[in-house]
This record gives sequence, C-alpha cells and structure tokens, in this order.
Amino acid sequence: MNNDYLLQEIKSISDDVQKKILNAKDKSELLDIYNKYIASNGILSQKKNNILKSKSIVDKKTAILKINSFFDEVKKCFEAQKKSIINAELLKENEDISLPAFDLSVKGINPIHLIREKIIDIFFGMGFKIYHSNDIDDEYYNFTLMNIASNHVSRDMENTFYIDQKLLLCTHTSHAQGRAMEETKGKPLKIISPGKCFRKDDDDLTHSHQFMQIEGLMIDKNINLGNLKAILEIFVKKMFGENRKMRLRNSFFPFTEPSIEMDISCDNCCGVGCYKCKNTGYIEVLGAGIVNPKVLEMNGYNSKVYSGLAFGIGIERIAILKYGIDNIRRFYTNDIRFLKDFKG
Ligand code: FA5
Repeated sequence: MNNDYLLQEIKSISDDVQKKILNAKDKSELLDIYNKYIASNGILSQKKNNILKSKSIVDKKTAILKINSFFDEVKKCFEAQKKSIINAELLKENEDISLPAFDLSVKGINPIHLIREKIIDIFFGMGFKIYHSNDIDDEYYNFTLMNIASNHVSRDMENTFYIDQKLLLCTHTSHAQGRAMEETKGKPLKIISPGKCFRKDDDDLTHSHQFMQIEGLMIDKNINLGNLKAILEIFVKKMFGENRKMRLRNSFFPFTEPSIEMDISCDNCCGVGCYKCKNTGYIEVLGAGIVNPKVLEMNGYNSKVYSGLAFGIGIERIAILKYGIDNIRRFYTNDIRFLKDFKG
C-alpha cells in the first residue's frame, strides 16, 4: 500500500460524505451523518488514525495536512447545510397559513373588473374624474337628496337591505351624486363613481340582488339632452364598436327631468328577438337624464345658472352584451372554467 492510495481512499470517502450531507433533508438525517462519519469515533477519524498508524506512510506531516484539508471541506459543507436546514425550518414555523398560497393558479380576470376598467377609461377620455363613494350610505343620500320622498313609490321598488333605521346597502350609485355635490359646493363638476348596488331583484338572466353600476354626473352652464346623447353615443362606439345598435327610450326617475333609458342590441340574436332579450331584440344598460332642478337646489346649486346630466350604467349588463354571457349569475359563482375565457 502506498501513501497516495491511502490518501485517495480518504479523499473519496470525504467526497461521498459531502454528497450525503447535501442530500440531508432535516436535522436528524444530518445528525446521523455526523455521528457515522464526522464524530471523533466516526469513519473518517478511524480512517485517519489507521493511516497515521500505517508504517507505509513515509511523509506523515504532509499526509496529516492533506487529511485535515479534506476534513475541513467536510465540516464546512456540514455547517452550511445545517444553517440552511435550520433556516428552512424556521421559515416553516413562522409561516402564516391564513395567507394565500404562492402558486394560486390565476385563471383570468373577472369580466366585471375588465369592463369596469374599460368604462372608466372611456370616461377618462372624455374628461370625467373618479369620485369614490361607499357602498353603504344614509338613506338621506340614497333617496331623499335624489328627490325620492319617504312615501314615494320608487322607494318600494328598491327599498331592501337596511343595516339600521338610517343606513342601507346602496340601491344605486346615484347616492354619490349628493356626496359629490356636497363637496363641490355649487361649482361645476364632472365625475364618474363606480360602486356596488343591492336590491331585492333576482328574477331573470339579467337581474341579480347584487350588481355594479357606474354613476356619471356633469354639472355646468348650459348642459342639455344633446350633450347627454353625444356622451352616450361615444361610450357605445368605444365599448361596442361603430356598428352596434343602441336606442334611447323615455323613462322616469324622480332625480332627472327628462329621463331616458338606453338599450343595446342583444348579442345573442343581433336585435331579432330571443329568450335572452325577452323577444325585444334589446337589453337595457343604463338610466340617465337631465338633473332635476329640484335636485340641484337641494344639493346647493343655483338651478337658474347651472344644469346637469347624469347616468347610471349597469356594469354586468355591459359585460353580458360585450362577451355574450348567458346569465348574470356566472359572474358570482366562482367557476374557474368561466374565468379561463378571460385570461389576459
Ligand atoms: C338607476 O339605478 C338610476 N339610479 C340610474 C340613473 C342615474 C338614472 C342617473 C338617471 C340619472 P335603474 O334602476 O334603471 O336606474 O338601473 C340602471 C342600470 O343598472 C340598469 O339599466 C341595469 O343596467 C342595471 N341594473 C339595475 N338593476 C339591476 C339588477 N337587479 N341586476 C343587474 N343590473 C341591474
């Protein structure tokens, strides 16, 4: 046996031990390796002693230096792996299991969100600013300031989810009108305000007890129905393209005079008539009108100087008509297969 052969053997065992250390998954595996190979009575130390006792080693000093350098590498590797295992275990202990998992497989963006952003974008382009309002408000803003008296029949149509005698889940986003006017204090304004609405409606493919609207309000001198029509036409062209049919109908809201509603041709039958549009060829998407002077006065505006236009767009309805969605409930049932269609 010669010097080189013995040193080669201990080097190859040291390399193997390092591989074992790097493969150790927890502290107990690491401890086993330590006891078996690295400890003072372990395999490596035994080999070292054997070599040093061997008469065939001529230059013992060089051999010891070499063996010690192999051992140092093994010990360095052991310490590094011990550190990384301890860190990983600490991380696991501090893990907050209530946080969402990292690899949540996002299937797509909910189309309500996509359409909401698109609507906001279109109205930004026309100079409207966002006004943020709450989804819970005082009935005074939701009804009274909108010229809906406490005994008015139109309260009954919407009057549903109360938190206490005064606070309710807003039945439309028009409550934001009073809030915005209050802040603007009789000066011109041009805002849109997205929000959630709650009503007792739940009876067909396009009605839900909870839905979203975007309110629009523009107050200035000489605002008229022609301005409102122009704004709505631009909105429809930008949202649905040049050729989509729209129509405006007379309507009634206590807070606008005159009042209109806008319909868009049904995506399912292209205006011919089918189950989805109840054979009318169209689906209603918004209510609008010229702000009732009484509402302006109640909210601190001089109605002899200022006039206004307002609208409330149903976001789900726009999404239904844009993407060909068959039932409003698809938006709320968390079906990942549905969301997959809106990836990217
Ligand atoms: C209103 O809510 C008025 N506040 C709109 C308005 C604002 C008029 C400003 C004048 C001036 P209406 O109830 O028609 O109006 O609702 C407006 C739109 O919200 C509807 O055209 C429809 O797109 C949507 N919408 C109404 N009810 C529901 C419902 N139950 N489910 C889904 N969308 C609905």
